[in-house]
Amino acid sequence: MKFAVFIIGPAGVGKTTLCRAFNDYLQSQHINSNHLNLDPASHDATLTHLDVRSNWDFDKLMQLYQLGPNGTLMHILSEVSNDKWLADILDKKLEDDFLIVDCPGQLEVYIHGTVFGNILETFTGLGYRCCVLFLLDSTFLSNKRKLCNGLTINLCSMVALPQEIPMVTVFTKMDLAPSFSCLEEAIDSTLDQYVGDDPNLERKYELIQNHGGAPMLSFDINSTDSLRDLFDCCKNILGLEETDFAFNDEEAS
Ligand SMILES: Nc1nc2c(ncn2[C@@H]2O[C@H](COP(=O)(O)OP(=O)(O)OP(=O)(O)O)[C@@H](O)[C@H]2O)c(=O)[nH]1
Ligand SMILES: [Mg+2]
Repeated sequence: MKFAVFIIGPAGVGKTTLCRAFNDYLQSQHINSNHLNLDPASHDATLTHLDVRSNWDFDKLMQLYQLGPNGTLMHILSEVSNDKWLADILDKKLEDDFLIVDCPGQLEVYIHGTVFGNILETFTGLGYRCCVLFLLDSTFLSNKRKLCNGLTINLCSMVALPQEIPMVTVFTKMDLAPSFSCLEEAIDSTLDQYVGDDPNLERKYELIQNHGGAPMLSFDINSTDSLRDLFDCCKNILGLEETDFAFNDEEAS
């Protein structure tokens, strides 16, 4: 069985940083894992064969299509979802148990259209069990309006995902947040803030409460416990046992 963990969420919340840290953590546990970049507009200097940029040159294609950056991104991802490149690299990476998939920060990818769902279907069609981590960073805990907005886009993304794909909301950059005993306390404290007479905001929050949301987790990049909790959470939502994947060495530490 192969597993793919898709890391999605708004721009700059720490998707790429978390992908790297999580991939390094899995490898330190002797678990076969790899990092796949699905963000064609990434400016990250490292380019590997598991990188959409090896086949799609964002700047050249923006010129060619005569589109803006967001239109170009959607166009490229639509091509990726229909191209054999993805199936080819997934086939070639069969020795890896885990793929950590770094996704773009433009929310239209997840909320509009079927592009992201089609990409997920390519993975599931090739036998991957998939889950999605939707990242919000700790600045979304800084005030009630921002938290409600974050949870609303989170809910929209969850609704747009194929229903069989589980999703968890992860609050990143917790090293920058004031210390709370747990995430629930931080969320309650933010939601308790008085923001004046704003019926629109109250309605939004009611909508989120009434429709439920994804389970939530906090993540601190500096904490190995946080990485272990993230892995435990993925194992749980993917319904996998230790025996479902092969350690690539002797006993993991
Ligand atoms: N303090 C702190 N900074 C972080 C953390 N994670 C990421 N950052 C910083 O936040 C910035 C954005 O991080 P990225 O990992 O590039 O975020 P991203 O979500 O991949 O960004 P896009 O791909 O542009 O949407 C960088 O300057 C990171 O160094 C964290 O856990 N703590
Ligand atoms: Mg990134």
